[in-house]
Amino acid sequence: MKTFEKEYQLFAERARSQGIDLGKVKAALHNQVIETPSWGYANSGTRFQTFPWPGAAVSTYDKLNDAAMVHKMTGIAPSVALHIPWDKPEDGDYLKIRQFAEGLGIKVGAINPNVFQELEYKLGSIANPDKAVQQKALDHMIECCTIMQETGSGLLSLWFADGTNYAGQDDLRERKHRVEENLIKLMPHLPKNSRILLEYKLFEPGFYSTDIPDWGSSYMITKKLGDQAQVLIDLGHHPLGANIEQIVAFLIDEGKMGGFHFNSHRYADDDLMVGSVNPFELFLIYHEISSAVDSSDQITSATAKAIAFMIDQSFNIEGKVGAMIHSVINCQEAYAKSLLVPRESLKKAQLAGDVLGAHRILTESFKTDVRPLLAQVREEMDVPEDPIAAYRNSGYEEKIREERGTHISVGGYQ
Ligand code: RM4
Ligand code: MN
Ligand code: MN
Repeated sequence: MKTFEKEYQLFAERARSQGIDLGKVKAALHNQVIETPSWGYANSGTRFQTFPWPGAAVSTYDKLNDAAMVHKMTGIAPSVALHIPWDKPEDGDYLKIRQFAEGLGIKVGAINPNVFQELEYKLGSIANPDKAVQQKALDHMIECCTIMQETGSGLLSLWFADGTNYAGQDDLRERKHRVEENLIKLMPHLPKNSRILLEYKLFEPGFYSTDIPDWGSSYMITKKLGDQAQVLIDLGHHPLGANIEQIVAFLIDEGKMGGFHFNSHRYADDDLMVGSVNPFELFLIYHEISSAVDSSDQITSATAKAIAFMIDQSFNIEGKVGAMIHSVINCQEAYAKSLLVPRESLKKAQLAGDVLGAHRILTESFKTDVRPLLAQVREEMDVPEDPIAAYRNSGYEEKIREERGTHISVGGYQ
């Protein structure tokens, strides 16, 4: 008998008595996908120090191997986002990267241009007062459109570090124009059937102003860019207390919700493991999506179905691959709980003005222990029942330590 058999039977019985269609729930869980970021497998740190992790990925090939391991353990992480130039191959052969990934049973996901790490970008990239710097940033993004074609990626994921530190430093309206004009110039280079996802961020590195500071500005710009442009929500990019699930609901309703960068934060862009600080928020976000998928409104449902679920984290002290698996599983749990929400009873309670009743219906789903359900789904998908335990017992961590060694990275103040 399976270790979780009894628990699953109990779970299934209760679900049936509540009128939940378990077949539908399991089918949805089989189809869930989460993209992991290549940069999450490499060493990273804070501005104070980077503590090297033994065996952390150094090359893009290492990162792809790690991502494939996460997929092997979970069954729901079949793609990896790349960051250019962090993942730029020395020989310029992106096709090789693509084939290597495909050989491991995964794919290249979103391409993330990096327009914040070169010296020219001190005063910004596409919003820089210097036209030549704007052009450099635009050229890099155009290069990334070519990389999308070579790697088979359908997403260009954009984040700009652009902003200012002091009042009066630059003209705010001028900067807005520069952002818009350059993105408009970029659009014709985007491969067919692909999308631009535009991230926003409240602050950092700009502490006085950020050129795309919130979802409203990202929405406004993507609206000007047309149907191929949508908003990307990074969970760490809001003021404390922001109601992110409401932003999700609004953007889905407008056909502009494009994707997520999942992570957790207590203060700002902390990039901690998703679901570690506020699992209730993650559940509420998934609840908005699950209910939109089932909506009778065509745009709402199509938008929700096309959302790209990506992780954007940096693991500084907790290890890499294990922490990534943990993050993927937290997304799986939140999604599973959202699929259990009895939406008809919820609607009834809402329309009857039964505030406590409606709140209880939603929170009961959140409180449900979905681990037996997920153990069953994993068995059906032929992946380990407990992915983290399986990873720890796999010998992979020891193998990469041995093969890759420990690479000292530079970080902190100098
Ligand atoms: C930013 C943002 C971007 C990520 C960089 C490294 O805060 O979240 O998505 O690429 O960090
Ligand atoms: Mn991000
Ligand atoms: Mn971020």
